[in-house]
Amino acid sequence: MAKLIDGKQIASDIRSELREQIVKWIQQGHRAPQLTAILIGDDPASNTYVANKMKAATDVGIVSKTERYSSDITEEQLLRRIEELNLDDAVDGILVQLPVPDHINERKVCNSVSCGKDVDGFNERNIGRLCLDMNTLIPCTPLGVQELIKRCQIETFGKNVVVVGRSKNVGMPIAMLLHADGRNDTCAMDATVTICHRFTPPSELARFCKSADIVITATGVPGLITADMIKEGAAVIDVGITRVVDPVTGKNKLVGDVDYDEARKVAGHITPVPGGVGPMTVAMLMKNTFIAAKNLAKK
Ligand code: BQF
Repeated sequence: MAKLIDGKQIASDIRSELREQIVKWIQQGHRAPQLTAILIGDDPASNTYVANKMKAATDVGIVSKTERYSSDITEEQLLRRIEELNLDDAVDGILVQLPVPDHINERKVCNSVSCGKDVDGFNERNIGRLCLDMNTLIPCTPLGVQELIKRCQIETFGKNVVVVGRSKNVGMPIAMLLHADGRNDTCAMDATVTICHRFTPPSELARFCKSADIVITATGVPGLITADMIKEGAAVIDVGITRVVDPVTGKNKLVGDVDYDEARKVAGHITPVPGGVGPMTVAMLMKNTFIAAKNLAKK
């Protein structure tokens, strides 16, 4: 039976560590770190995510603000507001909750957040730095996955990792952190990485997964990864989040990509959904905000 990776507990430990570090930072005469979130429209999932972030910020001693805009805000208005926040010395971290409405160019918006305040790590210059193993703000979910693997002491050096999903914000940067040289600034993990995606034939997906020491899946396809695709003792990290109606209770619930009840019988480690990678994403946002605050204070 697999060891459960309790992301909720590990995220809580990380927040405690951050809280202590931030108390010390303030005792040294600095102001509290400050995070501003921009939330556009009324998507319930986005609302929940931003609420999770604000709660975590309060928990660690980061001052947080949410700016809400209706979904008819123009791209120009949004970019102008981000530019003001870039110039505001009281603001350390800026995040624009994604997705943004269709009439707004997401890439333009991500690039408009100044690199030093880009706590989501989505500015193309920060992504470029990540790809070059340079010190940078790294996207929160990939950082959360890396931290879970480290804290559970799962060996990555020379191991086979399969990343299922190639999204720019999740799958790609996870693959980047896992394959890159651990001697560099990103504390990368020296694994042999295979990226599978929607055009990987199912039989090939099964074959690649079965040979993996670590399977990391981020597709949003419930049940995609079944127990027969998992090598005995492998680590299974489930980044998928899909809202489904529970057939028993009739209530909404979150499920991942992995057939958890069966996969846990063969895996060595496994993350649940909810309570696995999700809380780590939020904890890493707090870590990035504190890093941004320290970097900006040096300037
Ligand atoms: C949990 C996100 C897809 C697209 C945009 C805890 C979160 C989720 C789950 C959370 C996510 C997912 C966030 C759990 C932030 C993670 O207990 O399992 C926390 O708040 N997340 C986001 O901001 O944007 C997304 C997923």
